[in-house]
Amino acid sequence: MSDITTSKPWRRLETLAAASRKFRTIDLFDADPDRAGAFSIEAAALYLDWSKNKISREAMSALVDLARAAGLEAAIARMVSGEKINTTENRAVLHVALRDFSGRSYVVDGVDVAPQIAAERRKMRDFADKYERGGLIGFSGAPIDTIVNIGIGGSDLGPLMAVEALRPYWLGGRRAFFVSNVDGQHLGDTLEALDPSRTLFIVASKTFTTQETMTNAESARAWFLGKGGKERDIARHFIALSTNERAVRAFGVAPENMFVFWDFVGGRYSLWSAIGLSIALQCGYAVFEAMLRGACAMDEHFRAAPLEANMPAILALVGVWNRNFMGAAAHAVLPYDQHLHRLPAFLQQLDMESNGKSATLSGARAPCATGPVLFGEPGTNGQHAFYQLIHQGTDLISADFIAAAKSATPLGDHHEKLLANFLAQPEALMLGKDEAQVRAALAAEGVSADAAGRLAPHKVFPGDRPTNAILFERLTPGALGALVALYEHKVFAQGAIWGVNSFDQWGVELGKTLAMKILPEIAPLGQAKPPPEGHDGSTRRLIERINAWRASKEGWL
Ligand code: G6Q
Repeated sequence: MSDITTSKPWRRLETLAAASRKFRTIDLFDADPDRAGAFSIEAAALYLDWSKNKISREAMSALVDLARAAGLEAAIARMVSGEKINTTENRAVLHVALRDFSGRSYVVDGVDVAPQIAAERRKMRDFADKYERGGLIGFSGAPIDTIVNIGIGGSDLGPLMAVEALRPYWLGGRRAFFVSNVDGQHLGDTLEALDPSRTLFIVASKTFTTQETMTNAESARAWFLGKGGKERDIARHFIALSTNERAVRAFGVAPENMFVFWDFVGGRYSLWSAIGLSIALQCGYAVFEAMLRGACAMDEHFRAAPLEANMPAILALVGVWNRNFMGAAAHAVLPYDQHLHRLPAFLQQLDMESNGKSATLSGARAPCATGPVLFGEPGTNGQHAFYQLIHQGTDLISADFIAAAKSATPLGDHHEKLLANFLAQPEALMLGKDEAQVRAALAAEGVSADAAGRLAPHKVFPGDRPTNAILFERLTPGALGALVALYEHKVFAQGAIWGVNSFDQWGVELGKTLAMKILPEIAPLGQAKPPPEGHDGSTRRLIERINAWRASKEGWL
């Protein structure tokens, strides 16, 4: 693809962005009584309102032209056709196939993979049904009722986020834990609460070589064997989710206890595959499938809807406008839903690992800013923490506000209060409060003109801070699936516009390699180590300091 910044729509957007300095977002509402209707859309049971962004109708249509100029429609077709669009890894990208129940074929290397996907889903269903019935029996003869998913990154964040989001659907008497960090405290703290005879360890790793996961899996096995489990019991207490059968076997998991997925499923897009088994176990298979079907509804919309009425494409274009034309460096995801408390962490990986790139597909340097910094916390917590910067900081931050109209656990007027905040913050961010309003408010409180003059600059809100609202009736499995698919496709569409490969992650490699080199240089506790060689001066000195402290066996309390 040629440099998108030299395209006609990009130039037009620059002109429109410059012109937008002369008006305020609220002026767009005053001039266009139907703006809220025109800048909102419903699909797959989700409702998106993007009218509080400083985007005119002309800019919106130029953005759609930009998507067309970047070949977004063709890119969508290439992805769903099984083409190897992940060119740096020579892989197809077919997470949509994992949640397609229509009977469509998905051909990779001349083979229709749809039957394999359906077969693996059946295997997951049978296993989850057995777990739900209490049919998985541990070594003491009691049913297994606790699962521990051991995985990291894409093999952790998706299932963890979904299990938390679907808390109202948890099966009674079942518990799910997630261990990811190589910090032994994560595994150690988790194991404290567990009965080995009732615990199933799920080792989730696409490659089955990831340092953190293999270390945690080995330690979990040692713990299990040290707590009464025998070697022969491993088979019923350890299962694997992976693409690497040989490594799974070598670890000691029998092939019948392995759930597979494939190279065309990227790690951060894998919660729909066997990697989602923990969701099916904790909530029941029907809930897992309902989540897949919700995602599928969004996929069908994304494939079929014209770009001007295509929710993921619109969300992507609004993001491009804010990032490339309004100068937003960061994007906040703010779910007003406690059960979505891990959604920002999940989206952080999805977005930043996918589009945090400086090279385009052709290898040239990206001619424009690509993925923003993404962060977030559930509302209303964030309001008492970092919203200050979003309201009054020197950087422009765009934000998505997400909420359900109804709570799964209605309690007094909690949800009404939550929703009032969900609505108030975007309104405040858009409208702001100018100096005249601040002075008038202070005067009404009886503050002298002098004092008001000193205070006013601190109390002014610039406004025009762009936000999207994403609404649904209730956080059902289907709504969750649609929401996650919405973001997946948004990220893909943005990657297509910026011309980057959203499906590789070479940027995670260098640190991993260096860590392997440093590992033998860390002194075992209570032992001395000679000073390390090589490294930069800072790293060398840090290793020496760590090793000096580790040489002493003194207790740490
Ligand atoms: C995701 C990344 C990465 C990956 C983890 C775990 O897209 O590839 O987060 O999921 O590194 O990898 P394994 O599943 O192979 O252990």
